Amino acid sequence: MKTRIKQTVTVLVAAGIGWGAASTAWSAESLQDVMKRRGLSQQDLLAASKTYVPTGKRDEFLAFSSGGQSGQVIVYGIPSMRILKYIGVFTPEPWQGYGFDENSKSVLRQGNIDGKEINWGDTHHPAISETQGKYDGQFLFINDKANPRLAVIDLRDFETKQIVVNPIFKSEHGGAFVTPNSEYVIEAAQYATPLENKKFQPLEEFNEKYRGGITYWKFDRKEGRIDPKQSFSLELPPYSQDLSDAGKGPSDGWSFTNSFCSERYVGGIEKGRPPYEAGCSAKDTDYLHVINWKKAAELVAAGKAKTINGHKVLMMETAIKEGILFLVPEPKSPHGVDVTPDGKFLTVAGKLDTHVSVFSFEKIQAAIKAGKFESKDPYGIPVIGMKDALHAQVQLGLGPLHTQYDSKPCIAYTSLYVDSQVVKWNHCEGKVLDKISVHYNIGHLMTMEGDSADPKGRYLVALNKLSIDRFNPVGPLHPQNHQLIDISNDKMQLLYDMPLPLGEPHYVVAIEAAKLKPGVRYKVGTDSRTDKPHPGMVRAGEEETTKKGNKIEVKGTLIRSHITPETIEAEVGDEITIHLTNLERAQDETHGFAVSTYNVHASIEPGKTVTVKFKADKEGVYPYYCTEFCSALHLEMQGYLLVKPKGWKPGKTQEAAKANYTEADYKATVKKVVDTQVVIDSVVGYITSVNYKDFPDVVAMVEDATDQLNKMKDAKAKHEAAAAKKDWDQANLWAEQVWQYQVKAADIGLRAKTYLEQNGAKKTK
Ligand SMILES: [Cu+2]
Repeated sequence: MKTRIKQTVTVLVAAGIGWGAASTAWSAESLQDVMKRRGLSQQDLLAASKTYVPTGKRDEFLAFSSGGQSGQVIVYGIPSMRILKYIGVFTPEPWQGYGFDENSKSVLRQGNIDGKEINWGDTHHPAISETQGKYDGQFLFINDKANPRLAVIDLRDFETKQIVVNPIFKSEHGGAFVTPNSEYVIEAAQYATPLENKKFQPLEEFNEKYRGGITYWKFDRKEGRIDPKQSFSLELPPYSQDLSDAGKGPSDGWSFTNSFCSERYVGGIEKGRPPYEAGCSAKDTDYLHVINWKKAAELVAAGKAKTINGHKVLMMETAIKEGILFLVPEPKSPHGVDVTPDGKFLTVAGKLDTHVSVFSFEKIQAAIKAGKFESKDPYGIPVIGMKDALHAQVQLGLGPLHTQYDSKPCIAYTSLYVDSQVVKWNHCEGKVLDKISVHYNIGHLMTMEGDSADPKGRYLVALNKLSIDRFNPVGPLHPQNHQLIDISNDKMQLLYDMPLPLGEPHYVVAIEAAKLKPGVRYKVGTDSRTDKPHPGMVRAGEEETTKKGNKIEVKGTLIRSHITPETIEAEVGDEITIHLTNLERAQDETHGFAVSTYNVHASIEPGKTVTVKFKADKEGVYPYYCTEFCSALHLEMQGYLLVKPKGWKPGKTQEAAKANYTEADYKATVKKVVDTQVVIDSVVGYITSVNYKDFPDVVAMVEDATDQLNKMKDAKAKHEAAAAKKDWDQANLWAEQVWQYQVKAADIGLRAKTYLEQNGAKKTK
């Protein structure tokens, strides 16, 4: 045994891992045995030790990834790469009831376009709200490229609160990007279309009638919502505007958007014309748009905008005259434009060029001030000479796309799509420092808070388009591949491949986990989609069912392990509205609610009130139940929707079946209650003998258990009253209910006891 431990320690030290005495616990198999059996190298062990998060421990960063064509957001931890949540955004998500209850539907349906329900999205670029250019962890924004929309997610509960539809675009790839204090969320049009787009305009008039643009969505932080009335757009040439970034520090107040197909080429391969791909990459350069958004907002406030489709649009003519819009040539077909953390430089990568171009904001401003322009574009926008704006061009490799920054000054990372590599380089000195291969065809990459004014370094995630040969085959459609790379040392090290099987995650942002402060329960009766009190909420004992004409309204409650009411009676054709309030105070005691065959589902977290609505259009009997495994008697958390024919009258056999319990049954149940109380008392004795008040999670559990025990009093009074009248059925069943409350209290108490034992609680008496 001694030798084995010695060997294990030697291996670990050789692999560069510090080690305590814990290896003595591994008596069955040594680390060397496992390495041999699984064919692992020391490099593998090192990578594993950098990503493994032991049970009970948490990740350092939380990543928010676009879910691509799933229309969702995926949340995972770094470095463990464990998926923690999917957030329903543009697509219904049944687990969360998203799109199946009325409250979430009211958010999802804000995304209807021209009266049409759109039940999917192509989510692209998530952005975390910022304060002074730093991630503040309050809100997340995400765009839909296919149907130009933007959503707001509140990071207090990780729920989608709002969807806004762009009133003048028909697609938008470049969004969401926030200004340094989240004053605006920037969204750029991709494929040019007529802005009003109410009348057909032929492609032959592309240059005159089709337009691109950028929308600046005004974010009202206090309300936690976008204010469409205070939002505006800037009309731009039909140049296929792509990604943007907002200036910060010295460049605050400006935003930068690049473009492709500034050739304004119109394809038509079916008519014998060369395709878009040929015509859109013919010139050597495209245009970087340089915009003074603060001045633009002032001009809009001063009434200088035109109203198109009810939305304020600052026209190009005005923007040129007022000196707030400029162009700089950039290497052709670029993708990312990324402002350095200090706000002094912007890195632009041209996909079809081997260089990245680092532009100097100072030089751009000097050219603007001096009125030094090399030309004007066909729409009269002043063009600053590329040389007059460039700080440096650095040859990085084939297909540079996106750049992120390190916590170390001047260090940047750029994805190389064609080379399938990440390159680490110095943007101040224009020097390549290191390269690492990824599998394969990387799109975006992301470092921790790496597009903010305060990057955290440490890790990089490569978002690869292809995962060929990385995972077990699962048919022709492969998962996507997020690769975790350690960037804390001079040489980059690949740590982990994470398959993501929910659409092509386009971009991801990651924030220090400590900055997030999500709640664990709602104030009782909250509509989580409006953050306001829900009009359908009731407290325990106030549940009611009312009928007016053919409209039935139920105000019910949920608590382990029953739904009140347990029967809902209706006639065919009745419209049924059910409001349900989760009365639980315990963490994670979510109840679900489903009615068989009526396509409704709700997820009701502690404190939440949710409404489901449907027409009882089929005569018959339909069970409803709680869809979360909430307690031992979860299966019994049930009820019936009874849909009767019109004018139905009960016959004479309508009494519910009698259980026929005896006095002996009652006495046995009462004994069971007494025995259980002994267990509860011993658990309570343990908890109160240690410093449990130092553990907030345990304090919450104790409160919850006390709640359950308090409910016993009413049931106890009922069984004693029934016993006095020798009604053994009622007496026995209410005594059973007392036991149910005891079981729940004991369950929570035992959980608290385990928690205290595992977390080093100390004896106080
Ligand atoms: Cu992109």
